Amino acid sequence: EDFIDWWQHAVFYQIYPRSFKDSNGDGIGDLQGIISKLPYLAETGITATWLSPIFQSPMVDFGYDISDYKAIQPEYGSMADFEQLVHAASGLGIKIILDFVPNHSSDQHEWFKKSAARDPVYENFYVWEDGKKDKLGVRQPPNNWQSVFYGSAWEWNEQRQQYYLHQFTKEQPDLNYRNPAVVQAMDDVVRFWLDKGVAGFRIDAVNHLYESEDLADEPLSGKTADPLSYDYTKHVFTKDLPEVLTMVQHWRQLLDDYSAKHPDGVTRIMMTEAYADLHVLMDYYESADGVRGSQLPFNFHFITDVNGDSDARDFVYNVEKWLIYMPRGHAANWVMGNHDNPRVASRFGAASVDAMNMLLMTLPGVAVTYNGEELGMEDYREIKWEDTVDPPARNAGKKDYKKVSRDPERTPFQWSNASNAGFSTAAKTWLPVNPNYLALNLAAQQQAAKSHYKVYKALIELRKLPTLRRGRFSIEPQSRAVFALKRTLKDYDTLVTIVNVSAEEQLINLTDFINRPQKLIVEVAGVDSVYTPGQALSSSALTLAPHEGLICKLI
Ligand code: TEU
Ligand code: CA
Repeated sequence: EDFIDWWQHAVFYQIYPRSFKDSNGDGIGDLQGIISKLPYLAETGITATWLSPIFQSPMVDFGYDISDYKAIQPEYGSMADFEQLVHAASGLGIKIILDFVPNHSSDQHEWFKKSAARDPVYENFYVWEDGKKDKLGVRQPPNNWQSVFYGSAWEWNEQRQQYYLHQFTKEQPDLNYRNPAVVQAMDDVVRFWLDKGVAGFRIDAVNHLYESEDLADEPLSGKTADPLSYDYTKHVFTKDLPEVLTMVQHWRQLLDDYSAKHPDGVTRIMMTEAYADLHVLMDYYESADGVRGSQLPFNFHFITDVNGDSDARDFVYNVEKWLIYMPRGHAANWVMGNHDNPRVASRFGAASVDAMNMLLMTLPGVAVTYNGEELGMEDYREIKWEDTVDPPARNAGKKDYKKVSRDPERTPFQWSNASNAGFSTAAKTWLPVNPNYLALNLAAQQQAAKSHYKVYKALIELRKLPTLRRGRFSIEPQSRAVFALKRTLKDYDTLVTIVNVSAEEQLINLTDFINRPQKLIVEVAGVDSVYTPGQALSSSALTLAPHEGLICKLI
């Protein structure tokens, strides 16, 4: 019997709304655009999607700076549009997860304006501190804390005559979670959207929620000589404080209580975004004393710990370490990309797109796909300084912006070879469309006999097999170049995924790994593969092309 809850084996598809589909020709993606593409998601086999922020925002950080947590950004649509989205998605069996951004609001939020004015209700909603005077009597920030996006994490506020903390841009003041009124206000936001019918939240930058109260200087890292760079210091007083775990557990309780009371019986879930040590993430799943937190603490190891230079052992090690440390009774998750990091084609090389999707989709647990990865969309690295809008890139300046810009992975979705890749009818889109859209687009991949999209769709279909839903799992390097993973389930076919991460052709013998000499029947092959589904191969002498991935069943 299959005891898997809706989220435990889902593919979560991340939509970056600004770049997904523009319905009204202003060059900016919107909710009606998403609604118009729901049939595409359903046809692809997607059952859950998480949306980057759609709330009212001055858009300094493209929605991660929220000025009203309970309102829809007008350029994205109205509350009625949102309700229509949830309804239409639900009709197609798709759950909607929203981005919850608790660490900071916009400086245009009423709360911040009132806090700056020392309105007694909001006075302690943010992290305010007096400055220090240096030897010359010049005002200086309270300590050396750095913003993730460059420069001091402290900004002087004239009105209040104090500094406020901002771990991201200065337009994103950090909320003060040591104030119970803030916790309450945010619980209220969570309930508001739950009442609108969302299935849960992706919680943004959660490990930044608390900072130590004694304001000690961060120790220097020795990594860079630039004192304004985030890498200049370690972040022991501003990240991963033990209080974070308590808040994660608090939100889990809120979601569990809500789910328990709701007649539909659907589990509301959270997925937490933290680039943190393995131990920290495992505690989010469940603390040592057995308190449950995040169902899906994002596993970013395929983004942060492997790349195009990694060998087979690096992949195996990264997969194993998550599964070894994960407490029993939880679902693993694997994030292959997001709007903050270069795309798969740019991290691993365009030739690896199918192999990485095969890996993602045959591992046990939840797969997370960033929109466009089903086509193998590529970063657009040639965005000019004049067209650059990402705040850390603007902060880095004209000489260095390309090193940190997140714009390349956020360009509009490439639907077709129509103008603006079918994303928008506007004369100018908010970010330029990657000119490779003429060849690389969904319509072309739907028409082609073989394409990344067709491979991706086949993988989602394959995931319905009981073996992939709940089969046992093992993974081993076959050499430095090739690793293989195996899924087995009593009374069902065994499935094997084999990946050549090297740039050379490899000949391998899989008989040890699968226990006896057996025939392999190809289930899914990549776009450039010489193999075709249904073809029988010998397990003792298997040739893999450079960067080839292959999924076979054993008979
Ligand atoms: O990203 C969080 C983020 O940038 C940090 O976790 C950072 O990577 C890390 O601390 C560096 O060590 C989220 C969003 O995904 C991103 O788009 C936003 O810009 C950011 O939060 C601010 O809301
Ligand atoms: Ca629009």
